[in-house]
Amino acid sequence: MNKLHLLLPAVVLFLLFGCTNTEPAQSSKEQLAELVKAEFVHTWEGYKAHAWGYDDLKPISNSGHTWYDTTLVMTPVDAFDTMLLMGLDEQAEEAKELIFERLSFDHDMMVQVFEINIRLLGGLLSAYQMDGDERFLELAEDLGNRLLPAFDSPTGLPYIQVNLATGETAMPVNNPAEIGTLMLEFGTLSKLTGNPEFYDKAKNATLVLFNKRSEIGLVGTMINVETGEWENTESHISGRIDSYYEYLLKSWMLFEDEDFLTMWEASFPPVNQYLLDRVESGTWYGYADMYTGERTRTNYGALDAFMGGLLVLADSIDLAREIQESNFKMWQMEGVEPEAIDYKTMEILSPGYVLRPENIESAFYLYRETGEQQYLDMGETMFKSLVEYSKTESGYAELSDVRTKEKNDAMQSFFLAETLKYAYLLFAEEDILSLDEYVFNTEAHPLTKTW
Ligand code: DMJ
Repeated sequence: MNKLHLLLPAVVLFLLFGCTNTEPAQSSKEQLAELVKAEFVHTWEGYKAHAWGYDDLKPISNSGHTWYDTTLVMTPVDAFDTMLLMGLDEQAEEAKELIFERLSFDHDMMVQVFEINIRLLGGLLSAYQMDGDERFLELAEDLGNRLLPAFDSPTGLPYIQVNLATGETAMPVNNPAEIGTLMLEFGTLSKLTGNPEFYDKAKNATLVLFNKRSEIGLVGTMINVETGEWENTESHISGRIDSYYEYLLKSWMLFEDEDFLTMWEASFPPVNQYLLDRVESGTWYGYADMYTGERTRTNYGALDAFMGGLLVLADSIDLAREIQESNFKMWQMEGVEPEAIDYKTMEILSPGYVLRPENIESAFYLYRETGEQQYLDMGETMFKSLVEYSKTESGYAELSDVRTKEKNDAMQSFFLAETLKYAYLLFAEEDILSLDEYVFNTEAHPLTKTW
């Protein structure tokens, strides 16, 4: 490991910030963009040194981790387009070589369709669109074909798991997020390969799910793909539902298929009618029963923070501002946001922080929309706390408790795919990526209409 490489970002940070995240956020955008890039390079160096070829880096034990029996080279695929956006050509070449040398989907193992789709299929498709190397598309098509059997249920809704080699499926009790977050990737794959099957199967699943909404227009948390029955009827915008809404709107934006606009327009008003909650501590989205709309919980968390960005795309800017104010309040409770809080009592319900991007992502969208300094400042504060509390010798570590800042030996690939990408794009020049041309999948892989 090159020691100078490790030290440089720390020295620059010290000179710029004088070290703690409680000081006023005042660095220039350009400096901040360079700092984010330096942290990305630091982490990539750690991955190279300790986890080369594995899915993830373990940033405390300095070792590698794979999700399944065999690696799917997740971190390089997830990180590749961030490298291109940051102008890190050398690192992009390294990642590309590793991907083409090691990545194969021909493995007899069960995988989680949603995660493999958003990280790998999404990553390969954006890599193809941005880099142009046909091998990315070949890998994407091979993966898409291996994921397709997931839709072979009596309802057409996908199973949670599929075997990449045999097409065997497992886990029939799925959720709206894992069902409804396939369209951008499967749709793009169809557009790029000319095979409509991917688009049609993912769209059909979205339509079937949409038609299972209650009379008041809400969806629940868990649905059985074999019977079509809801098994958990709590509605919210948190994990297990969140990106279903994101993909309704973004699928309309990317494919201009009116059916998605219709579904979005029917689905989103009920979310604001029944889940949105303005209380003393701020504006939040809570939980409610999907049939009655009655409040069941006043929980909110790091995942829910994506809503600020989605509201910008939905052109609800005032509401986006309100939500982002609450998002940032949640971040400031302990200097890093916890996974979940009760927004009525402002009590922490789940104290971990797994390097999630959503809060910074929403600050990015709001800054692009309004140009206001306050969103840059929020981003700066959040980025500085990450450096202060999560940085390790080889990368960045999750926090098992934001109160104690105790670290956990794990770094999900979305830290490089999303968290640092959105931080970089927040501070970098706008022309690096125009939101008029690109739609991000939920793992921050930019997709564009090249068809
Ligand atoms: C990512 O994999 C995606 O952003 C997903 O939509 C939610 N979970 C993580 C990040 O928090």
